[in-house]
Amino acid sequence: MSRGQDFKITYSTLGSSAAAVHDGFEQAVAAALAALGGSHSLWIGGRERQGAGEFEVRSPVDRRLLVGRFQVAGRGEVAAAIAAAGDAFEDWRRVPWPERLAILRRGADRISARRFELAALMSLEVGKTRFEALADAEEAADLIRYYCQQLEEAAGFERPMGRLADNERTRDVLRPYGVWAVISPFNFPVALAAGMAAGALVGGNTVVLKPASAAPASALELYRLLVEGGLPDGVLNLVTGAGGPVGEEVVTNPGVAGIVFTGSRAVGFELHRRFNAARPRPCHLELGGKNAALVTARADLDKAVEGVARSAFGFGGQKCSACSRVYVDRSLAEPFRARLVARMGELAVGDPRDREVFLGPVIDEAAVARYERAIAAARRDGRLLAGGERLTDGDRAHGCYVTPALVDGLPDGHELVTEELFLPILCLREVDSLAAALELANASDYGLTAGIFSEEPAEVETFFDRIEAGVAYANRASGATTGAWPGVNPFCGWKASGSTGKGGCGPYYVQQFLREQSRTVME
Ligand code: UN1
Repeated sequence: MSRGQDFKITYSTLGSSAAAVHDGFEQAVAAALAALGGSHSLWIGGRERQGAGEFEVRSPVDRRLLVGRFQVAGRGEVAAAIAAAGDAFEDWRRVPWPERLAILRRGADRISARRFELAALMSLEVGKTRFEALADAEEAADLIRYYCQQLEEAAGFERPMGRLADNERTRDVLRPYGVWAVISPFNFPVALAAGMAAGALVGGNTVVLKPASAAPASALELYRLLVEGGLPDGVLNLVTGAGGPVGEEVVTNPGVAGIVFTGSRAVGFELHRRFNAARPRPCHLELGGKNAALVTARADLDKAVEGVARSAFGFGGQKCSACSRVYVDRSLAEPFRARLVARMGELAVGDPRDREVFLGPVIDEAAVARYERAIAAARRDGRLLAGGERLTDGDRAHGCYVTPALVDGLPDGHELVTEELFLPILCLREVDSLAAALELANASDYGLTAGIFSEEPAEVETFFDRIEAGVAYANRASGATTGAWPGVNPFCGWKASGSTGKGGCGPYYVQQFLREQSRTVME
């Protein structure tokens, strides 16, 4: 539990009756609503700057709510941010690491202290429910703390090496590369921006942060809190706007030493290709998933139904960790289907500010259109067992509300089974054995998360051994495939899900932002 907190919300939290949680969130929402709609600048070198134009962010909860007006950074502003980060690098890398960690930990504590405000803002900006949003804020703080701890445990990544002669002495040091572009997604607007930025900052790199254009307000609040913690000017810079010009400048500007990106496969692959066209540079990608849950004949159905429902439909399936495929042993398929459909019927869809709501809106009209296309394909090529509607009654007419959907009977290799949808749509398929389930689960380009439900330890061991995924869970009712936490569940995408081979939330993250120098002296 974080310092000074009487409770802690994680993605595994099933709920809380603690009045402090609900009152804290609801008061913060009221305050956030009163403050919404302002105009915001870019932050470059510690100063506000205007961009090439302005864009509006409207809430997916209710399009009538203007979250704010933000600047569109053009290539010139992005170049200025890279230059400011480059200037700040020379001092920041020389700050003794214990001092750097103290600054970042103060930032983490500011985030914890303001978790309700951050959660309320995320709820309004991207449509998270209170528990999802509070967990996002808590995760941000814990990611920063965990990465600080890594540097500390490694004593700043400086160590003596062996010698070939008596008069020879070698030290090995990991040193920062320089300026990192951090490109963060809308779905964990505080946690992932904080985690990727902290990964770079702790070791002495500086950062240009470009948040998703759907979630600049959450990133701006994060920026403010980290600066309040004591980050010097230019160490962290914030550029908002469209991905195009930012990406173009980032991949071509020689002042960028590395990119760290969480988002779609198409964008990630393109960034990687372009960034490395002139010379190889580190480009850490955490991409999508088409994550499978396996329900064997030995499964506990209570755990399986709850775990799959939470992972498939939590935050509308808009997590790269979301469960989008479930392979169920034929012997349990009938009761599993019936119970899952019943459970889905209990999941309230609506305004995420409401306490009882489980599923808020999807992020925008484009997501609704994608949902409608996918549902049409599901009806055409399979059997739609539940869901499939857009909800437009009452106030829901003003937001992007769709019902959680379950599809059965799709042919193997169907696009709904292979493409990442980022929507509350789950594909179910009956299987005859664990071996068949594993084969189907692995027949995906992606390899991010996976889950199994089986009370038979040998089956769980087989699953861990054979599943092609960087994050594997067994019998997790709080989330079959979702809910990784810093220092608990390292989060590494295999195959087309990532490029690093060492994940966020894990013990080998920070080293990836550092390059090695051995220093040999003859005495
Ligand atoms: C993502 O969905 O982009 O494990 C990554 C989880 C979250 C995933 C974050 N920590 O569900």
